[in-house]
Amino acid sequence: MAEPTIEAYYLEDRTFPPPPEFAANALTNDHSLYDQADADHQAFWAEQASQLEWFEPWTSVCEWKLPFAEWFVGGTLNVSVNCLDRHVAAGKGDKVAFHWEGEPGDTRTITYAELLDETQRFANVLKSLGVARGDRVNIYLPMIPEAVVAMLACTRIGAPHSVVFGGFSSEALRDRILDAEAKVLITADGGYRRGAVSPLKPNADAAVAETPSIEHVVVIQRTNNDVDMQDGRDHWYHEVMAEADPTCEPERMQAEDLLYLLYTSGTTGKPKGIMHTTGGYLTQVAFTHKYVFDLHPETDVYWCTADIGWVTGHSYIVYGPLANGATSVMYEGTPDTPDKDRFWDIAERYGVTLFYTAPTAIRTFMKWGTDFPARHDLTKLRLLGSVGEPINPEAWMWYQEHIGGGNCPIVDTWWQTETGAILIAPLPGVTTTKPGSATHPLPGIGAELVDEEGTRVDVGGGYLTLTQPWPAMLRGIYGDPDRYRETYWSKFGDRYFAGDGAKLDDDGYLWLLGRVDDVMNVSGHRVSTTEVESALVDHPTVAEAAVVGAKDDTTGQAIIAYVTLKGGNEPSDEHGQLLRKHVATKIGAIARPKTIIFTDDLPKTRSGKIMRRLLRDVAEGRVLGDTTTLADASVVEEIKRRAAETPTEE
Ligand code: 7RM
Repeated sequence: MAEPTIEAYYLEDRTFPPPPEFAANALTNDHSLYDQADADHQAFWAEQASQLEWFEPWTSVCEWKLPFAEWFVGGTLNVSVNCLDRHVAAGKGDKVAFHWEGEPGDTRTITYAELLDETQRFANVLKSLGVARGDRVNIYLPMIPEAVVAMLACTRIGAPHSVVFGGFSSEALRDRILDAEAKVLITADGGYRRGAVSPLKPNADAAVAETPSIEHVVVIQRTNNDVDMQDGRDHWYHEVMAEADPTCEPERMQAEDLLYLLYTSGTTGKPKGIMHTTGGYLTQVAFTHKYVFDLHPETDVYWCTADIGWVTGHSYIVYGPLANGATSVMYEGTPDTPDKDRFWDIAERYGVTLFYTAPTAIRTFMKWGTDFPARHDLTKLRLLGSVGEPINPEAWMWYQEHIGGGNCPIVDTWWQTETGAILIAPLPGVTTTKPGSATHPLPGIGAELVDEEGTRVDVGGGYLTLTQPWPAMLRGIYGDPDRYRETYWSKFGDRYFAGDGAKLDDDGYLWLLGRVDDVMNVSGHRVSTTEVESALVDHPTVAEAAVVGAKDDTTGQAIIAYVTLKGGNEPSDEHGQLLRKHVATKIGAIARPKTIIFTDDLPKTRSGKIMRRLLRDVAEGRVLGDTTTLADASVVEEIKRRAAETPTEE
């Protein structure tokens, strides 16, 4: 018998139409983009692609041989030309591309002309080290401007990059270099994190000792800590750059040439090298960055707080904003160095107007309290974005009130490493939002829910699928076409299965409910962890919650909630009872947690997503599974201790 699909509850019915003044000045404030895309999908995407600069036009918009898509076939372009040369040629050379700020407080202002100059020089450096079109280059850097230069230099010469997050271990780096068979590694001596030097070169050395494909290592001097430089193999960036030729002709790349690999962990061991190509990817990141953030490049100051090592950094720090000629802020460090108002201090000083961050950060700010943002003038902000996890309605409201001053539209943007670009989000001048809902698929995107049999669900819970190819979609998993087909295209026929559960409410709004592996089954009801978490976070004393299902003899699974209270609230049995009751009132008795464990922190990945898998291990008394992607391993030990002390309700 088929399992029932996810139960759908309706926690919220608040609605927020676009503020009138915002809508009046928005790039789009009616349904025309949706209408154009519905009328002619290919013509719509061709129109977006034509906003880029092409050497030669494409002959076919989309060739779809399921599950393999090709977009803008026959067209040739260069990504660095689109991100740099064309803006300089249009007289924007002196426009600021990045206001960069290091964690210690040092700053750099980088114009489009400067970025183009440094990119060309570094492209020549790469060539001189033997990198040719098609060769892979690994990048392992902190959040410094050279990370952007390195990526753009790769695109200039047609060498796909593979960026590995600077917080990853030497083993993680080694495995990714081995899979990509990269020829050159670009790293730094170190970066600044939480007031200290976090060394990178020793990790790079340990990795490269086991990666025969790496012939050269380029090292950027950032922290001046002592590093070993291996003669002939290792080169200081500032030395090779001083001798580099200042001009580098851009390679004419095919639209379908590989632009980059980005590794993402799957449910099983080996990370997947997600492949993104050139023309479709750049088209869609530019389109979405412009319309979802309502970018007015001459007046806006945009800040995405992600790290460049994640897809959000690739698409919405580097390629989208630069393709659109935006002025961005880029920050190296943590939000609590030297104090918990660092982000708001930066936002105020640079006059940030568009701000894009993750729910995990927002919930942390909630935990820290409203005094920190209140110290700063944030009135220049006019739009806020969210990405990475479902945003709990309460966090959405807090974000709007305490960061947005009550008058910024919030764009909750659903997408994945695999999708390359935002697929589900409001258009801020058009869409009436509901706190916690990513609203609707963007123009040109087909998203539908299906039940276990693959039948379309129009109201209620289901599995999120995509019904049409989209330009920035992954082209496969590097070296493993079977895994590509199996992971994304085998469960629901000709639909792409995202791995997420979602619900459609009576008004046709989409609510993302998290990964389906995280859905619980309580007495035959499939209850979403997200909804129970949101009900908990809705309580005024709760800052953050993670919910899992643990094996239970009576109900199949029982709901276990790990809860972090806001400052000034004390955990107690009575408080646990209160929260249980709160959830039962908000959602129904079925969702009432069996156990509430109070904890100061939750186990998270380095990109801030809660690792419910580990909490299930704790709840079921198992040995912990793979913890290598955990940001702070000590958190789980603390949680285990707390769990052992917590009584359960019968
Ligand atoms: C961009 C990114 C992808 C997974 C995805 C979801 C979750 C991301 C949202 C979201 C609810 C959102 N890429 N996710 N954004 N869930 N609402 N707005 O995060 O590859 O690292 O993760 O993240 O489960 O499948 S990712």
